[in-house]
Amino acid sequence: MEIKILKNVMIKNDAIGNDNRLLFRKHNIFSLNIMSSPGAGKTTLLENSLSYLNKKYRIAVIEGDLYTSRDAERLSPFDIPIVQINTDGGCHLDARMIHGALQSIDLNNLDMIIIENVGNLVCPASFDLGEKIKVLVYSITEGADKPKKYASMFSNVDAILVNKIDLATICNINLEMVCAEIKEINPKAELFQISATNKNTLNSWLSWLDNKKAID
Ligand SMILES: Nc1nc2c(ncn2[C@@H]2O[C@H](COP(=O)(O)OP(=O)(O)OP(=O)(O)O)[C@@H](O)[C@H]2O)c(=O)[nH]1
Ligand SMILES: [Mg+2]
Repeated sequence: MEIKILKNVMIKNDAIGNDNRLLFRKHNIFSLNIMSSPGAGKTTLLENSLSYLNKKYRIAVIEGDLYTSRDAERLSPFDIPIVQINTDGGCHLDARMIHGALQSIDLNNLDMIIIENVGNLVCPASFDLGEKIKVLVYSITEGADKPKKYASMFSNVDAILVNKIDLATICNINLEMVCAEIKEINPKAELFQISATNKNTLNSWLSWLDNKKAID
């Protein structure tokens, strides 16, 4: 009985995800869904990517958090449309929440929508939001064992940003070995080694995003 309920939820989510996808396509909006465990660096990545992206594209951000609008407030200096979704304890964003958020954004004047998902390395991987690109921020401070332990998330994304590499030595992380293991799990994902706090490490990631946007 419970399995049936879960199935229905996923079917409904996928249907609304498809509606979102059609909406993005209709308005020629490139969309990405950024996922990670709590504190891996999603908002920091946005803070330091938006200064570049905001000059090139008309952007809106949808922020997902259980509680508070702290992440939205951090991005407020960019003067772009930001919608904060509070899941009130829910551990992921779903397509219906995104559909609701899209109603409050003027889609006619946008090139890109960036979704920061709720910090969680498990559930967000299962919920199609209708996005074009799925991005995972993986902080090496979480431990080198995490890619294989959380393989469903690592295998289901288009790009993986290995973050906080400035802390690799202090955390006793062999970056080469970690990246090789991630490649084993997901050979197709584009892999970037970054420090989200350091803009100079973000160039390859931003160029990749430019290319994806150009061919969308
Ligand atoms: N040393 C270092 N710290 C970083 C880096 N990226 C992020 N941080 C720090 O990590 C902490 C969490 O970063 P956030 O950007 O808030 O992480 P988040 O993924 O948005 O967190 P949630 O939205 O709560 O899931 C902050 O104190 C950041 O300054 C990095 O590359 N190096
Ligand atoms: Mg955040």
